[in-house]
Amino acid sequence: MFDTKENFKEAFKKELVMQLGKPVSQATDADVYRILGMMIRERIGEDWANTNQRLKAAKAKQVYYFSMEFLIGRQLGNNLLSLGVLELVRDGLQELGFDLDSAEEEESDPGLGNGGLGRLAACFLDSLAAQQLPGHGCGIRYRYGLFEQKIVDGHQVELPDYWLQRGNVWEVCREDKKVEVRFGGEVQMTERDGRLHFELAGYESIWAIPYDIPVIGSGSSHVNTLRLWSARPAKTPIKPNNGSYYNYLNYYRSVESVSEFLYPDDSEFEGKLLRLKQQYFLCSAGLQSILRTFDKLELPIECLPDKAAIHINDTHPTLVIPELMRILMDERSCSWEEAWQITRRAVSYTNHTTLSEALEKWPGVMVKQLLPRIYMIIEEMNKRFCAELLERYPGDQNRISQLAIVYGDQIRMANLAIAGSYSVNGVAALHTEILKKREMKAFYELYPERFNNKTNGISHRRWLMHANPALARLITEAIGSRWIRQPREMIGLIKYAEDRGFQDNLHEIKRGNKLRLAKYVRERLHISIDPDSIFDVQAKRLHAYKRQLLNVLHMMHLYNQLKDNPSADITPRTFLFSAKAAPGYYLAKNIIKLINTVADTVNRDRTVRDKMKVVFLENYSVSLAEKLIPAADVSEQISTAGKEASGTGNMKFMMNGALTVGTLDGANVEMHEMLGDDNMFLFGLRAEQVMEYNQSGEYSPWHIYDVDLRVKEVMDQLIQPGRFCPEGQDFESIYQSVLHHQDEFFVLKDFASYVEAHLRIDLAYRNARDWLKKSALNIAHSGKFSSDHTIKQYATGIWQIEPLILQRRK
Ligand code: DL6
Repeated sequence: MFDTKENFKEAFKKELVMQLGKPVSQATDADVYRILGMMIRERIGEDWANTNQRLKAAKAKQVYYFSMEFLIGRQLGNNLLSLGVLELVRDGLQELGFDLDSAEEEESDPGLGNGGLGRLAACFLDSLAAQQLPGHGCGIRYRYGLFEQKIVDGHQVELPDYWLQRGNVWEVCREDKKVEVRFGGEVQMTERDGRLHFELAGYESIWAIPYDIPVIGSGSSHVNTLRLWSARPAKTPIKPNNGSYYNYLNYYRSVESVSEFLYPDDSEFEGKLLRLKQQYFLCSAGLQSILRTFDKLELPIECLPDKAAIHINDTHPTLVIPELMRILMDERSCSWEEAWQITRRAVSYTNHTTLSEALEKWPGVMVKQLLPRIYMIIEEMNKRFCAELLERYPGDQNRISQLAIVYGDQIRMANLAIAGSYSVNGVAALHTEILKKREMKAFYELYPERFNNKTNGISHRRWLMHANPALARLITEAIGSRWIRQPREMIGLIKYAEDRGFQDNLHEIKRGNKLRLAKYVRERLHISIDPDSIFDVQAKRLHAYKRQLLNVLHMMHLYNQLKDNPSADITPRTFLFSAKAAPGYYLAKNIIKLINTVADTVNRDRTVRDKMKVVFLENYSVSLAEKLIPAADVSEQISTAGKEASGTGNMKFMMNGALTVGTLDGANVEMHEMLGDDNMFLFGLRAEQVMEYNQSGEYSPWHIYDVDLRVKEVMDQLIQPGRFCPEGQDFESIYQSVLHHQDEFFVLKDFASYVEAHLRIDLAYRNARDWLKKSALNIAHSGKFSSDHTIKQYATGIWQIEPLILQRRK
């Protein structure tokens, strides 16, 4: 149905009538979207089944990527791209009177993740499938995704995101593959055949129902699966004296709440019982499903790690470790030692943060009450682990208490994840070094062989080919199409960096993307922005360590300068922000309000309108990022050094030709190694300096406030009635966090160097040829950050999985 444009048109028209009873003349964009979804599903159905058959026949080892978040983004465009029919469908639809872009806008953007961690999981699925690697996602089908953000009077307001309202054409409910998950109850111990047996009694039982989403391998007939679990009541406990209809309804609601919503916290641990339930639900359901597949191979259970690599995306799914132990011992008759061997050979773990507030530590009482058998196993693991440690480090109580899995009443999930797995990786070179030298030093000394680095990556299919098709075409025109399968070949663009023709095309493409964004901004916010100004973008979660505040303080300073000297010679700038703050994170929400207040002041002032604009785009999401990133000239990656584990936004902007202003943090360090000082605008403290200041306590923000008049001016403007503070005291919490709470993230310390970096940007942009050269070099080097490359390293270095024999799509 997709082999020629004519066939596509015929098939589309037929499907429209068959499925919706409509002729072309009556179809809406929403209909077009649905029909295309159905056609794709039909097209890949056989490939999907074949992939599973071939995996089974080959007894291939498969990876199961457990993640509480999969920020997959809209599927239509990417699936068409993977099938190699995007342009054919676009043209065919156009001839039928439809616009593919408008149909794509009809798809809801599933917000099943908070940010980088969830989006990374989605890029990994894309890369696994593209390389025909047997790898599947295992997650939760949240009924409500990350909240929808509205800005009302400059403040963030959160609304529920009911993304499933109009159904989901991509998923298939596999009712026949449901599994039971048990909570609560008590553990009964019996002795049989000289062994202790453990059984749960009086528990609450719920169904985990899998919904499968195909992950289509680009250019091949390989189709992997993202399996998302949904909670549903199992056996209704009939209690004659207490069984009112409303009680039953309440009970059903409480069960369904397990998969009801995604916790909206990013880099912050929230020890809520429901969150623990979600984690166990995912782990137990996912493992049962893995074992069902494994059992079909009819191999002894000790072969499990040879056939299944179980990867945990951060500590959120760490309960796979005790849950696998439970299944192996209580249901498969393994001894503790056998179960431990198998588990430790099967599980690997990625750490995504060094922020202490993000580290998960569950109260023992909570785990004991909700998961009594799991609690027993964790306690036993801790006992045995501490005994081993005592033998290895006799008398070193300090070290042993750092390493222990259970400490006081807290279960430390990172310790559990390291002790129970064979591989621990960080997500950028600097991050892994920090883990080894600082945060996880004691573990590194204990198990040096387990630690390794896997720098993050992004899907060049979604973030370049789909988000910026004109740039993708330009690259192909210059260096041929091999880069699509081998993204590192983008390095061949180096020789075009100074080519005037190439530069002109690059300029036109960027301008086109900027115009498209300007239209979006005008339609949504009624603000007109100048496509010839520098589009300077910071788009990411709002968090103090990411330092959106530094960016705002700089804007305030720039505006002050323009007010003092209206004819100041500055290159016109448009500052664009998009960011969601966790609903309970007051400081972050206050920063959003500050950005919007500065935007109001600046945009209303006609005297600066040719020089400066500030825009806050609400509801940051994958689909918004796809519009924003291709239009950026400058990418703000300005976290306090040592705090951002890697970043992946930095890679997306780079791949789309934006120049980075950034600190030497996360993957910026690796970008800088390739690009050098000429093609990036570095500023600020290094990670070691931040650490030294933290240790010595020698940094005083007050000192900077006293000596740097620019700093004093903008800080005072936060709390005194005037330009940015109509009511007075509006931004007291921000002022306090910087001056009275010792500026934990070194905003003032880095201010001068940041202002200076922006002056360099201002000057550099004036030399259009040189800017385009830098932009081309950024694109050329970005192939290193394709997640295809990262996933190959995971496949060979951690999971030991291999691609199925290459089968090209017919
Ligand atoms: O590894 C993906 C992504 C990194 O790029 C970011 O630097 C990092 O902040 C993020 N980490 C989290 C932390 N969540 N937890 N725990 O989202 O991971």
